[in-house]
Amino acid sequence: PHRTTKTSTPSLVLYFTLVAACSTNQQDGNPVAADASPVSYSVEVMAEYPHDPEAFTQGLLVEDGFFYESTGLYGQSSLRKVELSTGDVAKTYSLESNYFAEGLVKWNDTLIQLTWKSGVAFVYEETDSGFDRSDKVFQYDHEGWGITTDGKQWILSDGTSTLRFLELSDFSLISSVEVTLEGQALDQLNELEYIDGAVYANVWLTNQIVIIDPSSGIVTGLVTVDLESLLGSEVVSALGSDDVLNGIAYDSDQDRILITGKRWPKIFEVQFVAND
Ligand code: DDQ
Ligand code: CA
Repeated sequence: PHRTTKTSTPSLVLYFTLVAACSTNQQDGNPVAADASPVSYSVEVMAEYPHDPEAFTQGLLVEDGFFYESTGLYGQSSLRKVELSTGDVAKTYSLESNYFAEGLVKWNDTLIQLTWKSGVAFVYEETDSGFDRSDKVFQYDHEGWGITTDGKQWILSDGTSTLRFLELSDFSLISSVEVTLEGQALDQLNELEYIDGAVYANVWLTNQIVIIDPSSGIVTGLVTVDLESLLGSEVVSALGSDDVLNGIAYDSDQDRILITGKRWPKIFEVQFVAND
């Protein structure tokens, strides 16, 4: 009932929904209903690194000791490559002031950057000296918030409860799914990261990251980030109301997760620990 796919029949949809529920939502060995309460997680900080306190983080990914970041706001939007350990900016590309940059994904040496309301995604090649932006763009007819990939398709959020799965080659729609938390549609899905078969999504204006089963849209996990213990109360009280948790990146080589927020002075290497 949640997933809409061009090819699936309703019985297949039901089958996959049940399989997903049984494999991800087990308590005491007994399968529970599809929309049972998600597992709740807390954050354990393993390390912290510098983050530009003026970077309005809208997209984040990590690879080989560097993070790639897309920053938003009109007149301040950029694409950067930053050395994780030092915060040194290795490469940067500033966007024209009529674009508000959003989610970011990397595929081999190609980077794709969404824009909020312009309906275009920019395509860059990383070169020795910087980023080379292609004249070609991908176009879409909805807002652009987050983007990630499972290696087979792009996965996009647009601020609603819908996740879209798009063709890698041309951004055409393959399927979409409605994300639900305890049976209710969950919108404001923002920056995304695909980790081990699940889609992790920041929820805009909250200190929570939801873990979504992409086949059913069901939120199976809920990570609550305690800003005070992460940043300290002084930093937290100096943050503006837009300076929220946003940006999750997975380093598959080192099996580590990074999180940050808009205009946060730090980026954190974390583990998510299930609460009892
Ligand atoms: N979005 O990233 C959630 C899609 C949009 C964030 C918009 C934040 C607005 C900041 C204030 C802008 C003032 C012109
Ligand atoms: Ca990400």
